[in-house]
Amino acid sequence: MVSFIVIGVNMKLLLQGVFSAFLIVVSVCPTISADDGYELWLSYKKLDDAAILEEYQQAFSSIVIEGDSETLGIVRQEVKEGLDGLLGVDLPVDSMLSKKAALVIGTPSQSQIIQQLNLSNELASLGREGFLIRSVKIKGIPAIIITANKDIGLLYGSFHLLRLVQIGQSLTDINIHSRPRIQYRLLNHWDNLDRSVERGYAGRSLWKWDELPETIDPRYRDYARANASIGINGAVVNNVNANPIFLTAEYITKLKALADVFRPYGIRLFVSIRFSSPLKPASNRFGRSGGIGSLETADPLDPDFRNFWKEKVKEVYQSIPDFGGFLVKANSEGMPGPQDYKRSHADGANMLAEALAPYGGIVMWRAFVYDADVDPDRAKRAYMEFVPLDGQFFANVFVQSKNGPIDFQPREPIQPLFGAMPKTPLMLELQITQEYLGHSKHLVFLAPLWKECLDFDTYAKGQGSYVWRVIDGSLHDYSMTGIAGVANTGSDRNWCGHLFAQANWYAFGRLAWDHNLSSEAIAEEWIRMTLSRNDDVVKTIKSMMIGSREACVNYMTPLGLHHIMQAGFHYGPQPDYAKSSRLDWTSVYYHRADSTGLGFDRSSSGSNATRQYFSPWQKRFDSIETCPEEYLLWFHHVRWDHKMQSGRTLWQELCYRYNTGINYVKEMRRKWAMLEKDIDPEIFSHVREKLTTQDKDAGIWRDTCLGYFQKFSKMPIPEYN
Ligand code: GCV
Repeated sequence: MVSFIVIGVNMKLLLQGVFSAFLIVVSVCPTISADDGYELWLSYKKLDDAAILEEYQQAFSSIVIEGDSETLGIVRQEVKEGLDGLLGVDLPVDSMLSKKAALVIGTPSQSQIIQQLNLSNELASLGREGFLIRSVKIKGIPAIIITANKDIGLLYGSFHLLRLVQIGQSLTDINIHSRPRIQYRLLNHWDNLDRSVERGYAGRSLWKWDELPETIDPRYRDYARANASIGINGAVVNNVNANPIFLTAEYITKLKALADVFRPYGIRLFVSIRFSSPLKPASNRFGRSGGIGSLETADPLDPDFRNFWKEKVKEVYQSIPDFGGFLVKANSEGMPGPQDYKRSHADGANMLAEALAPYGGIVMWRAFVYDADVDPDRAKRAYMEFVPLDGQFFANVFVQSKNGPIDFQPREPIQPLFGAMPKTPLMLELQITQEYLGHSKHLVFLAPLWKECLDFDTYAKGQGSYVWRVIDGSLHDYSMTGIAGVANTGSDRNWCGHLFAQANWYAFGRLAWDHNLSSEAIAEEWIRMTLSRNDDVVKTIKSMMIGSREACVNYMTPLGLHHIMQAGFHYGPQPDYAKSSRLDWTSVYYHRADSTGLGFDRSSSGSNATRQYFSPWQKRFDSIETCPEEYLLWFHHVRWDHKMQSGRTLWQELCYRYNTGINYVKEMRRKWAMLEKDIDPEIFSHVREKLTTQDKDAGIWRDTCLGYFQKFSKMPIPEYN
């Protein structure tokens, strides 16, 4: 017994020794821990190009920041950590210039050094969030300044400068004026109370409601920091299929705690609301019928109903003075709304807008509605419901619309509402999470999809009426402008499930700030900041990313096919899905395959959805001969033997496109395999495995879809390599 105890003690000591030795090894050898993706594009790893490193080291021998605020504290810490890491130095942070080159950061109101530079004219054009970065001489000493009207501009400017250093751009004679082109740049989280995330593929929700407000997960700050680094300035924290509980007093304190973390990063908090919240509770608190009040009616013209919202808004602003406002999904997919009381969307939105207006809050009223009674063609319904309401919404109401008329498909023509509501600020809703584009299993870089949408010329006011001009307000002179992205973040260590899905979060922010940026430029920034600065590696990865969305279109829904994904789950193919309580949730409704051909006839001989577009698109979309082939089966029912531009028949082209998509994925696998020595091992194998899955599942898409459509075409599947 005694000897057993002695042995036991010795064993314990031995184990402790091994454990401490392990800890020492882990802490002194950081290279042991591989990159798990947590740092996103902000890891600030030391630069290895000696020439550029020397340039930066000479430019920055100290950081001078004058002023004081929470945001400035963040600026100080970020710039110091960023430059120290990137340059491998320990820069002094001061409030006075020494005799050596410095980075000087401040607003004219807080920094005497900046004030003396007399930049008020230039700053006047930069607004609240813009910034100026410039090489100057201050009393003969070379300096790079970051200045802005407000501290948040300094934070954006600091992140921008760090980005330039991260990607190795020369700073000689730098002179950058930058301000966001869109005012509200929001993430929409479809996060539920129980921490599940609707259409989320990266673990659970970031928000731990059961721990708030007492415990502040450090990740909230990291989330806010990542958003600020790309210029996102707002977050709707809960699902549009909203649970009214978020507006109870208990949850307002939780929301306040989050808002307090977000604020110094320039991020305003918004909430999705259930329109009927003032109703008395239902027995099932997760059901969609009940509310958190005591009313019997949710009629927006009812005085008690209106008063509920006024009081609720007041309560929210007492806790969160910079609260942003409400996002509303009403009369859509079972969510209650004003139409339940024979009132219009405008009646509903305006009632909320009136309550929010005194505090500077806004309403984002979603146009994602598709009531079957409006029209048999789902693609037409939002336009038909909303265009007649143009001019009826209050000034602080956005109508928020998805980019396409159906639902975030790999490719859709533009939602014709854009350009058709000149008196109503339209907010563009994009989907960052890959609901229909391979979840977090497929590498699909979405910037090209978003650019395609933003750069589409609606012709609403003649040539040059691009969607980006609708969204940035310049086409119709909107009084407010906004863009939203349905978030792809979650509790996964790497935030987005797939490492490359981080690039979509990044791209959304960058485009929201400046829609003129090209997909290539954004991809390149992200790769250099996240994966590698080696030119060849960057080139290879960029070539993978740039065509990945087109590949996804090809192996899922080529030539304008749409919504043939697995019912509900929306991952794999299910073109034969025919039975549902709703016709417009089945695949056969959308593809309309029969023995003569394939596609939904939305031309003037069919549903006439083409009518909703401005000329010349109306005509172009309307004819099989002039309709762009990428939208062919969206607008037309096309004969199997129809001659395509390639000279192939429709059937052959379909087979060819599916194969092209798969070949691209195989090529991505081949390219990635070549990078084994250049990429962090953990990231390398993570992506390699994802690509293997993507390849396999793209094959399933082709085989399922062609196998199914062949039953109608009765034609052989040609061999394409
Ligand atoms: C949040 C699609 C999605 C739903 C989503 C809805 C919406 O239908 O599949 O999950 O609900 O769009 O945007 O409201």
